[in-house]
Amino acid sequence: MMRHSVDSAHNGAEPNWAADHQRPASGDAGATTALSTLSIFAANGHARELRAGTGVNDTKPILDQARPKTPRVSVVIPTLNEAKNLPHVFAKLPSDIYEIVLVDGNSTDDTVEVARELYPDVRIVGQSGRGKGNALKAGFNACRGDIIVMLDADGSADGTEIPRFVEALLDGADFAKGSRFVEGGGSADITRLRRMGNAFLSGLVNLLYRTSYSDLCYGYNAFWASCLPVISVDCDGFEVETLINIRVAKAGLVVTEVPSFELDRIHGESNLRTFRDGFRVLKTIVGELRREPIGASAVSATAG
Ligand SMILES: Nc1nc2c(ncn2[C@@H]2O[C@H](COP(=O)(O)OP(=O)(O)O)[C@@H](O)[C@H]2O)c(=O)[nH]1
Ligand SMILES: [Mg+2]
Repeated sequence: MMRHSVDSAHNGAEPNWAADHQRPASGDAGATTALSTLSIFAANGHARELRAGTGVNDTKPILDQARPKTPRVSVVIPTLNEAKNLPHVFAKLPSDIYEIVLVDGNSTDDTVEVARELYPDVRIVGQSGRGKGNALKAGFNACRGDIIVMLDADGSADGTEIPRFVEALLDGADFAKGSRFVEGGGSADITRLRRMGNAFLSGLVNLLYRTSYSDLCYGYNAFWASCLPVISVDCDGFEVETLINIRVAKAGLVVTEVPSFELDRIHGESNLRTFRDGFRVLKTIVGELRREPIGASAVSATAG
């Protein structure tokens, strides 16, 4: 039985993302047309392409059984000593999200208290081990929404971009993958070394898994909760985004890259260690080659 079956029963009070978040075109690129097109070659070798902005999909999303037009959006925020950053992060979240699930890694500052003060309905979840992957696993399991957004708590992820991700999913994507390296995206946070490492690792994944990702190691993504059996996080650290990106590609899900601008971490320092975590990413890339893909059929069989 799938935990996160899609529930189309909504009352009128719930958010209508499609209507409420249609942004006026800025320049010549409105929120929808700014979505880039990404082809993912499924395990069977056929290209799955979503033409965002045209409303025309060449292939139907595989998991689109009864997806609600007014989805409940869960935002999962992993935190490790982010008390000073949370006010900035929460201030940018849309007011009509369904829930915030904050996964705290035993912060020694008052992260949890600050979160409760800022947003009394916040759901605080603990994690069984250590690391961002371990935290996201716990957060995903706790989500009750139709769509799950993963968002960092250091001020680098701009919550006002959430509607873009939701629109990509409503337009037919299974997985909306943030990218700093497509037109309309960027980063004020990434170092030169990390940019080079990310480019190398992205290229390696594209080669081995026949994907066309422009940004492998980026923490801002969104997906239909019904994709969770495919994603099935079982890693602990910063390799988690790589693991997810590979698994959705291997399952042949429709992935749309969404341009995103990564802001600078506001307070504190990154927990990522470039070489240690780069090596973990590399190990994940190789390790996933041997893993049987969990296909969409497994998801269909358990959904609903
Ligand atoms: N719960 C939890 N969150 C973590 C852990 N490590 C990092 N995070 C959070 O994951 C997000 C990204 O981490 P960050 O240190 O900014 O790494 P970077 O963005 O890759 O440089 C931030 O919101 C962190 O607070 C952890 O072990 N547990
Ligand atoms: Mg960060």
